[in-house]
Amino acid sequence: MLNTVKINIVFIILLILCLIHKQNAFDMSSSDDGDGAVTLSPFYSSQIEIRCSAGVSNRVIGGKSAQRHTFPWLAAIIYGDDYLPSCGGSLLNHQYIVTAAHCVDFLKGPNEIKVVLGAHEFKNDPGYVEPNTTTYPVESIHMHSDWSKRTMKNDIAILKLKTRIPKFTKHVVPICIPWTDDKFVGEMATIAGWGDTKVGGNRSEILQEVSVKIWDNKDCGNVYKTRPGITSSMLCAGEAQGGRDACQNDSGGPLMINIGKTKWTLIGIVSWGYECGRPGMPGVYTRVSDYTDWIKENIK
Ligand code: 4AZ
Repeated sequence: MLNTVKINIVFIILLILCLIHKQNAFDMSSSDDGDGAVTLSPFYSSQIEIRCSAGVSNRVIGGKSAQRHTFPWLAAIIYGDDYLPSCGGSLLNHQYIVTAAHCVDFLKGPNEIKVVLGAHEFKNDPGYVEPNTTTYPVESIHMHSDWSKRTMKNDIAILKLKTRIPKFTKHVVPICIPWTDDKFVGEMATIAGWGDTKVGGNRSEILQEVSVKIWDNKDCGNVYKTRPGITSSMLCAGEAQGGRDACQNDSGGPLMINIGKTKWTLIGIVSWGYECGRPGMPGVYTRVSDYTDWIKENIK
């Protein structure tokens, strides 16, 4: 009898220890350094063995300054000795960023760019380094083998960072990639970037965000009838009245949709468009759901 009670107590203690261990397994942070390490949602993106999109609650033309750390997967791509980013990108796991092929197709090598993660504000000033940001050199650039500048088809590339990101924090979290080929027509999606705030204008020092409506490809094909034209692997988003759009230097950055409130998913990559924010002229994005297999293959 006493033995049975003892065995039961040991079993209950083991069970409790198991549960505590499992809880910690969901917590990718050590939270011992007070730098705001986060618990990522226990959510697997398209079988990528990484949890994405923390439970975080719109230059960009017609946008507003983003709240800090709303888009912790946003990567800034900086050329050479520049201080301001020239393209955006999205963090997918501990070592890989997805961006537009046209952001990197002219480079002689990966050492001509660097990636800044955790950023909110850049200044055209050599003395300014934003706290909580990390700059990563790039080990390799992998453009889609069928990327075509002429047709703008397959405007997607993967950057491998030279070192693994040691730990995700509230400043640095990967985004989910689509697990459905839902086209989300008529829904609102969000873009974010440090790109131009008007055509031929200046880049924004503070991260801007704006929401845009997702178009039916047929309607978009009617707008962009001539070269390069709209293919099924492109996605269009914008406002009929114009005024809200991505622009130069936002390229490569994310078009995101917040599915189920906390699962930010990358559905588009800023690619091209006729100017920015023109009424009836949507921005054109690489349709990420058409590339999930290619992405998965190239980020491991
Ligand atoms: C560009 O030049 C560019 N309005 C990016 C996006 C759009 C237009 C131009 C969409 O990189």
